[in-house]
This record gives sequence, C-alpha cells and structure tokens, in this order.
Amino acid sequence: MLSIGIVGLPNVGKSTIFNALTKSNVDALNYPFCTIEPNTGVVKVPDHRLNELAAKNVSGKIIYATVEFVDIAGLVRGASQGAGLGNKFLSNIRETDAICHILRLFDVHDIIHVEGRVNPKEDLEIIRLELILADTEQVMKKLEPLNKIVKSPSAQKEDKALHSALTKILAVLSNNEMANKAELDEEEEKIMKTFSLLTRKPELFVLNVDQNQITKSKTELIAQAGIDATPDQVVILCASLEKELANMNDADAKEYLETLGIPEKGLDALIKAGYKILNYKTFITSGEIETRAWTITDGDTAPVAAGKIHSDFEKGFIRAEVANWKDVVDFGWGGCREKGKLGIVGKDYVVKDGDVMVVFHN
Ligand SMILES: Nc1nc2c(ncn2[C@@H]2O[C@H](COP(=O)(O)OP(=O)(O)OP(=O)(O)O)[C@@H](O)[C@H]2O)c(=O)[nH]1
Ligand SMILES: [Mg+2]
Repeated sequence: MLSIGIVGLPNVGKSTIFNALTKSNVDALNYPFCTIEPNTGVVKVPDHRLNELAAKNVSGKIIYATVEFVDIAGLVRGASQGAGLGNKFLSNIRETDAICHILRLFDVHDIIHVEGRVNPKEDLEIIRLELILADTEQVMKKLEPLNKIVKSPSAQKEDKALHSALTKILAVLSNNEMANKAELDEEEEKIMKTFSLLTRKPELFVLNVDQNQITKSKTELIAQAGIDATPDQVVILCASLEKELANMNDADAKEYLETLGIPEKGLDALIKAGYKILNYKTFITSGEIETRAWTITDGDTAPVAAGKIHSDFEKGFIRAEVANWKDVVDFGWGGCREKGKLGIVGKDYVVKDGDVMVVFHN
C-alpha cells in the first residue's frame, strides 16, 4: 500500500487536507500546533476502470487499491532543537513511501502564519532543513557503533556497505543538503533500502492556494511559489474547497468542479501524483466474486505481479492470460479471446498498467 507522510509548518492546512482526503474529522483549527498526536487514515484509490469491469463481469464486490496518509504536528524553525513540539513525532512518517509538503499560498489575514508572512519557498527551506537535521541525528546514531564494527576482522559485507553509504550521506547532510543528493553505488543503494531516511524519499508538493487562484496554470503557480519542483511532483488545491467537495456526493462534486473549471478534485490528483512519482502501476483481476486492483512497480514481471495475489502464485507461476481493461469491458473475456485481444504470457512478460490478468500456477 502506498503511504504518504504529510509535513509542513503549523497552520498551513495539513489537517484540513487530511480530513478531506480521508473523510475524517480531526481537529483543523486556526491556531498553530492544533495537531499533536499523529492521525493516520486509509483511503481507497478512485479507479473508474474497476467500476466498469465490475459492471461488465457482474462482480459481487469491488476492492480498490488503498493509500495511507499520515498527518503529523507542524514543524517549525529549530524543531530539532526542541522548538515548537520538537521533531520526535517525525518517527511517525519515517516508514512512509513519500513525503508530501503542504505549502501555504493562500493569503488570508485571519489565519495565523507562524512566520508572519506568506512565503512557500522559505517555508519549504525551513521544513527541509528540519528533515535534514532529523536524518543527521539518525545517521549519527547508526554510525557510532558501525565505526567500531567495520574495524573488526569479523565485519560483514553489509556492515561495510552501510557504513560507507552512511558516511557519504552524512557528508551531504552536513552540507544542509538532502540525503538523496549522495551518490551511492549499487551495493550502498541496496543496503540503504533497509534504513529509512526522510530526505531520501520522493517528495510531493501541495500548493494550498486561495480559491481564486485555483484555475491558474501549474507552471505559473510553481513559479509564484518559487520552489524547485517538477510539475509531476506538484498538486494545486484549495483546502477549504476540498473540504466542501468532501461533503458532497460524487455527482454534486463533479458538477461543482465543472462550474469552477477544475478537471478533478485536488485530492484525486494527489493520489495520482503519488503513484506517478513512485512508478506504481495497477493491474486488475476481475470475475464474478470480485473486481480488484493490485499495485505493482513499473517493470514488474508477471510472476512478481502474481505474487501480490498470493506468494504461491509467484513460485508456481506457469503462465498468465492478459488483456487490456478496456477490451475486457468492450468485448468480455471470451470476446477478447475470439478477437485475438488476449495474450498468453510467460515469466518475462512485463505487466502494464490496466492489464486484466488470470494467472495459471501449480
Ligand atoms: N482560507 C483558507 N483557510 C484555510 C485553507 N486551508 C486551511 N485553512 C485554515 O487554516 C487553519 C489551519 O488549518 P489546519 O488544517 O488545522 O492546519 P495544520 O497544518 O494541520 O496545522 P497544525 O496542526 O497546527 O500543524 C484552519 O482554520 C483552516 O480552516 C485554505 O485553503 N484557505
Ligand atoms: Mg494539523
């Protein structure tokens, strides 16, 4: 399951966005440090392909992919030194797949900004620095015993790789740069998969704008925010609008979005952006019992994908039958077979987004 940790200064709209995303009702009020304990919410990934397939195959139920969001307290300048609520609560997002920065662009006087001004670029610098300092603490803690271990004759290959990776990373962090700037070799990369650092995770940016800015182009708003982010990493939304949308049924929300000239909910865009930056793909199984989405990583082969359904399917994989979801909706499984739209694939087949798959195994 994709998991995303939400970070930002206090009072920038983190909990408002979390509530709209997860349709929950945690405190989101106009004072800094409103959130103290972390909030975790799991939401289904909207996917119309599943609905269409389920209708075609008269499935008993639909099981969507899910995303987990973790909303934590706001970070302030000096958090690593104990300012604000400190930085210990960052441990709650250490194991997430990606970090989502909520950046405040909305300029409403009544809503307190802890820095007393609206400046997303500087806000991001403050947050990143605090993440860098939190990582530094983690790395130093780990390096201390490792420094001794690698000198002993019984040092393992893994210890040496981790030691050299962390040494490189510490050098980068000490420069106030993100750990992902460190150039690691293959072995170091591999060992670092077992050691989570906040500043090695992919980043997403939510620009929380005033409602009257919502139809501006993404590139314009990125430039206005002054942040170094690619459009794929950025989602534009207005938290107070998302809050309204979350309280509407799907049809009303769709109509309201159309009148505002917005293609989709910011929250749907955020989930899509998460899948995209992490290179996640979806394949589908569909029959009378259920239609279900399965999350895989770009490049996963048919046996690896089958292993998501059951680990025995990976080990005992023989072959799979595959068709594109749209063809299945248009022609049915039998129709796909007759029209040559159904592929019989082996172990090397790389599963594509939107593939409907039947696995044969022993
Ligand atoms: N006008 C306007 N107000 C917003 C918007 N987003 C959030 N707010 C308001 O800003 C205040 C703070 O929002 P929260 O969601 O609690 O902020 P937070 O980032 O979770 O804050 P902490 O938990 O204190 O770190 C609330 O009063 C929200 O209603 C927005 O897009 N426009
Ligand atoms: Mg909050």
